[in-house]
Amino acid sequence: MSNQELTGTVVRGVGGFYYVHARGQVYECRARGRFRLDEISPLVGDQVVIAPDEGKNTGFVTEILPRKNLLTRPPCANVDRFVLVLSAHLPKADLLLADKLLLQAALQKVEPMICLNKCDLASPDEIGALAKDFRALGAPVLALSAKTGQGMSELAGQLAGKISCFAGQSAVGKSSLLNALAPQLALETGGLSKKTARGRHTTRFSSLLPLCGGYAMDTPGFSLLDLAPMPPSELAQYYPEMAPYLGRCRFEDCLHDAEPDCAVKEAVRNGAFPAGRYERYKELLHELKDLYRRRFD
Ligand SMILES: Nc1nc2c(ncn2[C@@H]2O[C@H](COP(=O)(O)OP(=O)(O)O)[C@@H](O)[C@H]2O)c(=O)[nH]1
Ligand SMILES: [Mg+2]
Ligand SMILES: [Zn+2]
Repeated sequence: MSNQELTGTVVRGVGGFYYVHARGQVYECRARGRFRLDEISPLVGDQVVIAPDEGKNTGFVTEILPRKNLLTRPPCANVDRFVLVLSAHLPKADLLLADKLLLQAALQKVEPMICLNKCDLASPDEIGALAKDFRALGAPVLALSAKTGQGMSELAGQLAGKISCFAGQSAVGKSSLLNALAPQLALETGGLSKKTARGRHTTRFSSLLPLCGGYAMDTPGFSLLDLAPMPPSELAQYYPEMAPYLGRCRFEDCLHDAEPDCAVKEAVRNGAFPAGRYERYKELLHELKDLYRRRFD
């Protein structure tokens, strides 16, 4: 690194500009052309080397340092904690999307956490039913309300000193939760308008925000997530709650689908393994089988 180069963190990327926090200020940078050739571009959360223009807060990103992990939806790097936000009320929780997001986090070895927001609008039974599927995961499941402040100190404790990525459908309250923790952020929030229903997001870009002695990424909501192709037989290992049963099925190569004497299915029958998570596991398994079969097409 030459004298004038600095190392910093990408806190935001918009229209070809990367905003890099370094030495107590933010530099507006462009990326060197060669990143495009390498088909890699800086992401929020990236540690980068920049060459600032002399005496200005502009410059170029010259190098992306090795990533600890990389999420594609939302696109970000070097995350300590994946915060999956679901609404206990509206919009209705898309649990298949939730499981795909948890799978993505597991693949990248990012610790997950589940936040059930809008608990002020749901009954304890509704909240319990939603939480049930995720209890066996071993990750924290928090019942929250950005509106009343329910659970906020617990959430703050979980985020302290970490880089967390808030993800989930539009309008579940990601920005509202961040505002409740740090009102000075003054993030834009939106109602369940026709606009959001059609997929226009209040939060257009991911950005890294200082929060609870760490950072949090507020990200746009989205409703689709493609699975990364992988051998279907590997799927089960990304379900932490399946670990106690693996290797205990009759067939060594059991996919826990239609096979007889399957320890996972037995656990589903006796209630030890949440039925909803299992049904969606099968859905993802079939999707993966299909993808895997067509991978060289
Ligand atoms: N009643 C209630 N409304 C909430 C809560 N959290 C968020 N909202 C509302 O839900 C809408 C979407 O919130 P927003 O933070 O923009 O969601 P995002 O798209 O996930 O960032 C807004 O109208 C918020 O005021 C909550 O805990 N309770
Ligand atoms: Mg938002
Ligand atoms: Zn099995």
